[in-house]
Amino acid sequence: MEYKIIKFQEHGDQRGMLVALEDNKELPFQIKRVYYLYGTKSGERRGFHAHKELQQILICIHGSCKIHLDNGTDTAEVLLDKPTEGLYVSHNMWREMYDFSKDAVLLVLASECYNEKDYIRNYDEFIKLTRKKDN
Ligand code: T46
Repeated sequence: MEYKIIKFQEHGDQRGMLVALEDNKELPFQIKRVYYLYGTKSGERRGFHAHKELQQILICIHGSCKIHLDNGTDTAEVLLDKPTEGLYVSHNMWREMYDFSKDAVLLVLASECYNEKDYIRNYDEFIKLTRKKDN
């Protein structure tokens, strides 16, 4: 499973809506870190890296944005515009985030704490590593 959309259960009533996420129920890993991106300037593209080990779930809890994914062979573009959907992204997947609406808040649930050594920030190095793994 390299990436997939996970649909979350909504708990709604006349007061409004609520989504709850718990380890080992809706999520394929234990959450060690939560962070969120907001105030991304119009036209900015972020990301430009892959992770060696990290798995994440990206949820656009407000507004919208798009995610470009690349596993070294195939690419995909995913629109995130619902607080009831999460995009699971495995390790070894190049990602770029773009087309952020002005009001976008992208919440990220991560399987590991922050570690700069886990990042592959050079695309050629990423391709070399994926090719090595395939052989
Ligand atoms: C990813 C995408 C979706 C921290 O100090 N702690 C953290 O947990 C994170 C995620 C970042 N930072 C610092 C490191 C940089 O100085 O915050 C700054 C911005 O991080 P970065 O340039 O890596 O942000 P993005 O938007 O390019 O990528 C982030 C995540 O880093 C990345 O893992 O998958 O969001």
